[in-house]
Amino acid sequence: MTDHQPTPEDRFSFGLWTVGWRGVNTFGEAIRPPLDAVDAVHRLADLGAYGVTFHDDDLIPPGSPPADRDGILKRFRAALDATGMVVPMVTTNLFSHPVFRDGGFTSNRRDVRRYALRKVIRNIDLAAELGARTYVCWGGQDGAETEAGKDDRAALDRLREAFDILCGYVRDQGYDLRFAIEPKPNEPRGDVLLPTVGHALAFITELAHPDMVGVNPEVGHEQMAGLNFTHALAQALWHGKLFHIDLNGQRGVKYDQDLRFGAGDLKEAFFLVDLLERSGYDGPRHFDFKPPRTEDMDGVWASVAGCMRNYLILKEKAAAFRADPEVAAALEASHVGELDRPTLGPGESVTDLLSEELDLDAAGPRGYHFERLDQLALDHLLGVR
Ligand SMILES: [Mn+2]
Repeated sequence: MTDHQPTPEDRFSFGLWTVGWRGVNTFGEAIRPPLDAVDAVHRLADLGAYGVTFHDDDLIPPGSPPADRDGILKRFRAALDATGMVVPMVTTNLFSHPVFRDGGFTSNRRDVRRYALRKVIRNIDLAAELGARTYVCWGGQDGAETEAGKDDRAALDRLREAFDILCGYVRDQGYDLRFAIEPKPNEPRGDVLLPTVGHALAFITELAHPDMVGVNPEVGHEQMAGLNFTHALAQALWHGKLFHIDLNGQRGVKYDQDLRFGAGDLKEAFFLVDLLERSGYDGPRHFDFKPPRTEDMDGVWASVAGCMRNYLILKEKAAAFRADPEVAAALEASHVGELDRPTLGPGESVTDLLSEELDLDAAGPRGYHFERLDQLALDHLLGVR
């Protein structure tokens, strides 16, 4: 792995909207030409990715006549067949069209909510046809700028209703498809519904088919809220709810930067790869980023290659960290493994617990030696070990 050259076995995937982002932002117009989906598939395959993902509108322009749609899908399938690329995940655009200005599933207007559900259901059929196993739902415009205009509890009722309808549809059709909710704290709305992984996990427990719904945590989305992404990842794994993951980079609490993976908080990227690789997660390593507007198309592909290269470098460094005997000793000195031991032993009762004393004078001064351990991690990350 020393050349850090990605292969399909690494299960790297990219959204069509990432490489195809034309750079339109709040202040600037498009700076790159449209990218044909077929070209994107071939280029991603050449660079070592195994999968491509899309919103319905990324692949099929909204309002396309059926004949156009069929032609687009035929070309797209031919590109998949020619390259061996797969479509592990599909999602829906419920945010671009003006009709979604107050959201999709939770728009105050009932006819918009009904349209949003139809748009998703039609695309679920396509997702199943293409063999996708995960359907991501990002609320996008589901949120508010003012509490006066949105009854949050009603919005949660409607969001639950939407997931119950969609899960029922997938069950009725017999599709092998699960949903993954993508939390985000804000942007484009002032405040977005289900702002963090924790909010989404709590919401899922209220659904009719909670087993069919998990989360799609995005690195930058947790970090935009000042939260620790690796902790969010750990809790998603703990609940058995890591159905998909969006890897990218973010520098602190600010707008959604969508930097390439590894740019941004590098130390958190190290620990998230360390956790993900040890977790047993066998799904796609999906990159949801936006090549900066400074880049031409050569820069876009350099950015794609950088995402995968950084992941593989971090994977190698994390494995070396775990294999280092000095790290093993430092973990022992920090009692990290002791946290695995249940606090009560087998057969022990609260009575046993109450009968015991801790010598506070002796126990209080004990250090945990985390600084030594963290420095070993940094030494590995910085390449001096
Ligand atoms: Mn983002």
